Amino acid sequence: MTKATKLLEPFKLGPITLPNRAVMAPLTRNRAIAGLVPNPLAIDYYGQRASAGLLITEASQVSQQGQGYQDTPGIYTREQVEGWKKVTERVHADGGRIYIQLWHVGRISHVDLQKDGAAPVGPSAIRAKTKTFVGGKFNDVSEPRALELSEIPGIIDDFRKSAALAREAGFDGVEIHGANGYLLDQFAKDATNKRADAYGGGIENRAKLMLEVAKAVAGEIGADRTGIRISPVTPANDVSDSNPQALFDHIVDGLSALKLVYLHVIEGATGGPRDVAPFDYASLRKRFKGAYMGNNAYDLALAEKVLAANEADLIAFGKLFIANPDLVERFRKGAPLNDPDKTTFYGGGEKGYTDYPTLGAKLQAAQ
Ligand code: 8OZ
Repeated sequence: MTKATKLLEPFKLGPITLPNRAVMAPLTRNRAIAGLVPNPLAIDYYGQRASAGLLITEASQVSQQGQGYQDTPGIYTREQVEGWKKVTERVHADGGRIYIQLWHVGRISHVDLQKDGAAPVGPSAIRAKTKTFVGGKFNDVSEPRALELSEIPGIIDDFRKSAALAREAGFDGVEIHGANGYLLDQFAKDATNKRADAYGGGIENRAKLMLEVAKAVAGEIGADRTGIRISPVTPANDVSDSNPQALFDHIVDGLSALKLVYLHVIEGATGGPRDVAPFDYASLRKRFKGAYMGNNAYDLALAEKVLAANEADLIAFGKLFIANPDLVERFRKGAPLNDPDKTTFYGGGEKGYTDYPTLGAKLQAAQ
């Protein structure tokens, strides 16, 4: 059985040192409480996983407008900051490190989540062919309206303000959600962006919003505490681009110039095949001067192979971290893994959230 070696080597990420290269990927769990404050159970959930090299929280909206699913936590009110503080305190007390993922869903939303039942916003008034979970059931996403040029500075400022609140809440840094067909990805890709202004048209214009958000966030909390997640070829949330290689080569050049601390890349289709479309990820690795974090369907063997080949610095695991709070320990020993229970991924309470057994607990139970 494979045992971790490379994955257990420390890594210097800006001002902090990660004890290993295994990152907990951002994972939507839909358990926020009233006020879209993180559930008190999240204190245990993230605390149990503090042995990860780095934890990245579930995507957390930067404004009410940025929410697209029920019960996802925010990072724009005082109450939410107080809730998150308890999470970061526990993770740090347990010896861990934690970034928060900053999110604006753009058109992937529903009028029931928006202020006064308003339309969700996107680069263009094109409705996504996808569903969202709202009001206890799956609904088609609502028809969006195109953002006015005059509204764009406010969106950038929402990300910046949330980054400032994240620092106040005790996070070690933030990850900008630039992936999976949400607002920044919608602006970047040409199937979703039909704008005729400075944010639409050619690659440079479409990349502008993602780069401006990155610049504002880095300016607020430091580039050495700012990472970003991208997904060049994912079909998630009905996005696509006619030339993703040129688009993301350009975006990554810009992110590198801003000196962001890491680039988190979903390789292939989110939660699906890694080879969904041809794409040269090595080109991104070469262009980006900070750390490269690979993600999507990695197991221990693939993680070790990619790290040994120096194709990545860090590897993010999603479902494996849901089911295995002590994933790093299991990798170290080459121990078997718990299977994730899909039925408890989104919504609910402790079940499938804070009750996955560690190796130690299993051994005790067997005695
Ligand atoms: C699963 C369900 C809802 C949202 C993503 C934030 O795909 C998400 C998400 C995942 O990035």
